[in-house]
Amino acid sequence: MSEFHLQEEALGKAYDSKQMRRLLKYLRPYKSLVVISASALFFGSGTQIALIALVQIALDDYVMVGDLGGLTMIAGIYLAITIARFGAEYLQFYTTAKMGQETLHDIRMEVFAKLQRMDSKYFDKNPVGRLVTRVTNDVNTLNELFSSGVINVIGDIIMLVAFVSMMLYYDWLLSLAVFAVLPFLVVTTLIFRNKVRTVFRDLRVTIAQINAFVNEHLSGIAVVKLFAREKAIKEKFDTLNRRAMDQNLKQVFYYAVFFPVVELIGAVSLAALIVVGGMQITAGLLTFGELTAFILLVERFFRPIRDLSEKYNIMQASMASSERIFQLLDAKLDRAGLTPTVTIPRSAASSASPSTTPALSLKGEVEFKNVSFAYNEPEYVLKNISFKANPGENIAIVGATGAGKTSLISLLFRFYDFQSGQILIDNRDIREYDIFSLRSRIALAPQDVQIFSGNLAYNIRLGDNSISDEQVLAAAKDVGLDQALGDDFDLGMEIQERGATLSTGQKQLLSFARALAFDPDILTLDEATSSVDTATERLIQNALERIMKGRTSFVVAHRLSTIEKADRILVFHQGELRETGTHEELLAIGGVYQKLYRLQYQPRNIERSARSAVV
Ligand code: M5T
Ligand code: MG
Repeated sequence: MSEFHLQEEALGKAYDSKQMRRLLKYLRPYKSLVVISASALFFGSGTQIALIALVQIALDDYVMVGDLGGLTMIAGIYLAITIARFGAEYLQFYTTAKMGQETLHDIRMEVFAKLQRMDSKYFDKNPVGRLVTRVTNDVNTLNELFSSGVINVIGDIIMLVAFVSMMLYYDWLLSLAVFAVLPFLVVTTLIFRNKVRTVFRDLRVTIAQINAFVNEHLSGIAVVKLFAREKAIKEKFDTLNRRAMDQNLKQVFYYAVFFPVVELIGAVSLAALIVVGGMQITAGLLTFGELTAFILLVERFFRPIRDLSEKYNIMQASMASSERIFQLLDAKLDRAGLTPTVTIPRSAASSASPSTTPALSLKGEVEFKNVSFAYNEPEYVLKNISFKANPGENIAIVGATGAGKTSLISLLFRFYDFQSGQILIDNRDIREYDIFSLRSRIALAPQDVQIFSGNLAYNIRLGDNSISDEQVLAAAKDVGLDQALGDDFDLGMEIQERGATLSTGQKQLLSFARALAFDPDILTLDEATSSVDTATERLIQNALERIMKGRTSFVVAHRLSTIEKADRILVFHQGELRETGTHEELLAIGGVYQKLYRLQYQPRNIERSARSAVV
């Protein structure tokens, strides 16, 4: 069984004081709601007891003596208390739910914010499906804890104590008759709890599996269709779905047995009550009203006991969920994200006028000094890399697939920290820069373009409202996105998640526009290998030239035209920087580049995939 399932399966203690304390901390900002809710609960419980007492008084002091006037008065009081009880219950429901929802909102924000700050390594290790479960399922489990669990458990216990005291006050012998059935109740509840817990846990695992399955097979629907796997996959889904159904039914079965059994035990104790109570009344030890009140009390006495076992399950599930959530919240953060030491120096122009927001800028000198990097040691994917790019220089990075080109680029953004060596930007170690301001000055148009649901403008400025509509439009036009999209072009045009509405070439241009809109000092482009039509090819080519002008740029290039125009070409082979020079120089050497060129970049071979470039 995978780690995922083991994690979802874990159900431990129903109460962990340390965790509970930490959970309760989230209630702190909502103290007034807690106070209102608790007061309403106390008040509501009080009214329940008062109403029962009132029934006893009505029967004994007014009905038995035939005082109808007084009885009307009692009925009036009863009505008034009932209305008050209605108000209290409304207030309690509403404030508890509000408190729960506010808390959930806060926790969900915290989890999401934390996830955003995690470094790339974390996402390599934790499948997205599981992280989604943290933000949705686990937080929802806590909902039950906050909006029904915590306060109501306290309420239930208070009510139990109140009912027991009142019963003892009316008649201790009768009380004993009622309590005699308690052992049966406890045993039943324990058996039930164990059974339900197992099913509940299995069900959670199955649901997690269903989520993952649906997620994966809908994301990969194109592949499923392509290979005509619908039938087999449907059958696989059916197995899971059926398992969930069976487990649900099993759970329902236990509840269907448990509730009537509790009722039965209640009925038995009621029967005993009527017999013993009747004898007490005949002996003059108990009044008719007291017996009635007692019967009402017993009925209410069993309800919280029955509910407590359900609450126990909620508590247990929330403890497990909160443990997973806290684990995520406590996970060690991106070292880089935590320790900003040096912010990027302000450009001379803006530091002169301190009233405006200072524009941070870099000259754009980049130097790698003996950099070695492994995702997993000791498999080094970059070995002892050294080179220097001068401000404004356009550098092409070439190499066969898997040579380490994308990895090299990600180091510049500190997506990963490397094992040895040094990367300097403007003569300063990149680890000294505040990571956020550093990233804001370097742009990346990645190999796989990520599109977000929203309109075109949103996708270019990525929600950064400091970039004006004019700037967005200029960036889009600058890269020729308007030409590529033709009549459809409009900043407000809706683009769907995963970019279903855009072609590969259009996505590439959009990604360039995005990089350009942020007006970076250093630009990195990780070209996609896929081929596009010649018109788009030309558009991309022109766009590239325009956006690289005046800034240091690194282009992982697959197009000969891009490579030829570069100031310098870095040739990577199996994680090593093998050759450096211009197109002509490198061809003259007759080394790796020449082979690569012959196999891959020569116009007649342009369609050939990078993979076939065995050098
Ligand atoms: C270089 C490995 C990959 C390859 C080597 C991105 C990534 C890569 N690798 C990992 O282990 N984990 C990762 O997250 O590193 O890969 P690259 O830098 O992506 O190569 P490339 O960009 O030159 O190739 P391509 O195909 O994009 O031209 O061994 O397994
Ligand atoms: Mg790559």
